[in-house]
Amino acid sequence: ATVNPWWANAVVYQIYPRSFQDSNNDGIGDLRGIISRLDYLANLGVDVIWLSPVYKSPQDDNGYDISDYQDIDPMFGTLYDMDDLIAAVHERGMRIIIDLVVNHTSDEHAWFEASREGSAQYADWYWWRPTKEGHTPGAPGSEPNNWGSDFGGSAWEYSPDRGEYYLHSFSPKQPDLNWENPAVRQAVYDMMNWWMDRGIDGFRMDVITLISKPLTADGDLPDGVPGEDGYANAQIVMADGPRLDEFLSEMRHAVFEGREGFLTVGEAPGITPDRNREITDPSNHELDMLFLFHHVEFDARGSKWNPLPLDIVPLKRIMASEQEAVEDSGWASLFFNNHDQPRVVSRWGDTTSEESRTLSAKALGLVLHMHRGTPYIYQGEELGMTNAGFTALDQYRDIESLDLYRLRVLAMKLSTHDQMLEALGRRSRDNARTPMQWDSSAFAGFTDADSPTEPWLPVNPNKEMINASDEEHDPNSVLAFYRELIHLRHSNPVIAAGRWSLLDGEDKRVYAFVRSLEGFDLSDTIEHQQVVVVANLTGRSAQIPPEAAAALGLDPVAFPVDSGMTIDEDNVLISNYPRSQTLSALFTGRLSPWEAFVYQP
Ligand code: TEU
Ligand code: CA
Repeated sequence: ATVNPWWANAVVYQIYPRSFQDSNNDGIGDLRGIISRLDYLANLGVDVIWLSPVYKSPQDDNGYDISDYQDIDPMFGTLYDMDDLIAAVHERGMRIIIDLVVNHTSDEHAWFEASREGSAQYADWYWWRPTKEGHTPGAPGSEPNNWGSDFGGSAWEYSPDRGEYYLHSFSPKQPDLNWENPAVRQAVYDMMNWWMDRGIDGFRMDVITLISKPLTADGDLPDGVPGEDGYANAQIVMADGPRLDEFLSEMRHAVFEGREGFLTVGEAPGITPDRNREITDPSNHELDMLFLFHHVEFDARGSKWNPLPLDIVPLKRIMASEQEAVEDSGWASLFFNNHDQPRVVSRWGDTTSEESRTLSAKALGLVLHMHRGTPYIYQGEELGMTNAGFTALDQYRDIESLDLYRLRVLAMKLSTHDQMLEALGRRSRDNARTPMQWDSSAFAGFTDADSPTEPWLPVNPNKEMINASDEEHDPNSVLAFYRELIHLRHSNPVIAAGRWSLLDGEDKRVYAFVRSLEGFDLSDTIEHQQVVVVANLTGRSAQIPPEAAAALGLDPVAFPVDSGMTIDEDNVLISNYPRSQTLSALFTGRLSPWEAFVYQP
């Protein structure tokens, strides 16, 4: 049973190519490596593969700095390898989308080089502004305004060649494109069409919500409210700018009109749940879905470098606001992990023992996948892979981690060395970027064990315990559980489409909700129209809270349930404990540590 549109039933798998599979033992993952692992993905059951950038790039930000949109970086392979990959994905009945990074290019892109030289044609392709009046060019404090880059410091870089500053929301090697210029937009659409014609099935659009910058009536870029580092965060200042809807619908028209079976998903920092509904409402012809960030940003004070332990009450409240906003139109994406986030099992689960790691990885996966929306799995999440466990600064490679260390510890003294290493251990993007753990060999099967070249980022030593090859053979593995979750979404329209309502929002231990298809015209295809999802997100036992108990059809006051009550094992659709134990939870009202299940009353 499927519902419309096609991606409402789909599960997407994100590949970070640099860390997925190395085919030539140079320590870096590549396209041939991905091709060799496609059967694994087909077996897992995913419908769509999203590739993080493989374009030609100086790799200042691991490929999010592109110097040629119509070529592949030699470290990953060639355009012909890409053609083979596209064909091999399609042969297996899957689709492939690629990252589209068009808020900025590399400073080594020909467009920027021409713009910096002041070529008449390209002069206006980026955001160039003069030195602040009465200030010395290039001196600190002479920048055109107070915007700060996401990787620390000013968002402006002085170019002696041109005698002006250019804007970069991220590193100075990632200058922002000027979307006000129609020639820039046309060049982007032409490039997108070129890729669509080559056979890809759509795009994940990097920070697409930053492309329209706020402008004053005189065309100036206004100062923003400064944060603890003295700068106004560029991402906040630029998010959801005045022409965003216009640009997105223009893009829809220029690239996707007349095409079918594609997927567009925008990375959307700074977008509210209500704006998500507008942008993803099909009648507005913008994007199919967006990644919102509220649910991965609330467990920190001020910045992510001051992380806080998980409190599930605000998590539930935020997820509810994201879900409820798109109840009647628009659509949600579902993710806890990506290449910028720490591993969810380390962040919100429990990795102190193998048992608790497995249980908590499954519980968190179940909670996420049973929401309404399109779930995204980040490579290794399906194995319950953990944070990197780095303890020294020289183990890190990520530009954000290294820049922020310099800024917070050395320049501004906002954190001590120890505090920052602790914060990096919990939040660095490199936590998600260690090589994929395929087996227990020296380099985890990512690179050959006898290769003289080590992987670009150290393999997690827990590859001995956590790896795909062992999990393939273990029916109780996290991998086997993810396969079940995907199958459930594919086979049960209540999970693909049913309405979502939160239960017991204030309960501090249990995350529970109902999915129901009432009001949907699918009753002829299914017998039951409602499922209840219950998850104890703690390592201690917990009581099934009252609203959940009522939804399960249990009498909340009369645990244990009187003998007249029938509870059928077949009605437990999935559980991270043996079905018999989940039945006893239903009889006693007590959930075991990390116990999570879906029950059809
Ligand atoms: O990330 C943009 C983004 O929203 C950042 O805030 C991101 O969360 C950041 O890494 C904070 O830790 C996208 C890409 O996903 C990221 O990998 C790139 O570095 C960035 O854009 C620039 O292209
Ligand atoms: Ca390689």
